[in-house]
Amino acid sequence: MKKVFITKDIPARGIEVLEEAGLKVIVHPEDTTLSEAELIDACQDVDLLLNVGQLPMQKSFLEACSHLKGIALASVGYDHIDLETATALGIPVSNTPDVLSGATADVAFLLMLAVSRKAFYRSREVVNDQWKGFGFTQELGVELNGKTLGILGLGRIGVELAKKAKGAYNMDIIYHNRNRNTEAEEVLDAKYVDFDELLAQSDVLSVHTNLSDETRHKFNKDVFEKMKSSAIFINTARGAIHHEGDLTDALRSGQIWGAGLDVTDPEPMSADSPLLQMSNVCVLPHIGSATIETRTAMAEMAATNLLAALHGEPMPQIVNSDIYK
Ligand code: 8YV
Repeated sequence: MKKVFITKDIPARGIEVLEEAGLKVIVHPEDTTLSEAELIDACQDVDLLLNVGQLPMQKSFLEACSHLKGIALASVGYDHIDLETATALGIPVSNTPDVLSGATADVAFLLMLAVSRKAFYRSREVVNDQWKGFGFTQELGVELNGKTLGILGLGRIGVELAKKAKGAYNMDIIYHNRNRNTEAEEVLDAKYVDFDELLAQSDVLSVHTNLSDETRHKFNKDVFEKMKSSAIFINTARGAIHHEGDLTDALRSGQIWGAGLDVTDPEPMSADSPLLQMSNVCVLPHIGSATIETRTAMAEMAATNLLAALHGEPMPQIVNSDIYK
């Protein structure tokens, strides 16, 4: 009987797909993060791996588990796996694009709105019995109507966010990409700008790029200095894309107005981070795709990809497609 190891619990539908195909499914029993040694040990006697979250899979892991017939990621990001080594070892890797675009864009929109009105901070005041009554000029927020939303990485998630922002607040959309997105320009009247223009013109700047050597700490002191002092920075992509210390300094000095983070580096964020005490900062625990509908669809997609790999067929959402050349 073929076996699959799953690193964290997933919605039942994903397990059903695998069991209905006759596989034995082994799910890591605790909601804890496995060490590399534990993951290697767990994968020794299985044929397939479903990696939930950002559990690192580097060269040492892949070489110790080169027998795996396939690895499915329950994420759209794949910065946590050494794809070059996986390909060299003949291990196909899949991810879960598209199905999570709407849910993740919802969180970017939620953060944009919550930060603009200091909603989470004000709510904490009530919860902690710190709000002592109405004040006409208490912690005033800012409005989004007609403002400019800048998107770094106008891909699937960025487009979904732009649609919501335009529909709800008639925001102007500008973006910077490696490549033009002419369809989005037509549908959303989005305008392509260079990176410095994106920084200078955005009232809200939302990051929707993958984490790479090029984007790691891309948002640093020098970049924040080029943004509007009224700007709100949003990151639902990967925490390492912004430099947390520089972001803290930029907010403290008023270089930018606010920040909304669904991702941090590290995760969880240190409980004593000054960001958590700021009224114009909202931090969420990486909930971008965390809805019943989306996580179920991701689990089913990952399972379907593993079955394809097991049967020697191309994974529908293959990431390292060179493996099939
Ligand atoms: C995942 C994410 O849901 O898709 C990604 O890259 O970061 C999240 O949306 C999370 O990593 C759980 O796998």
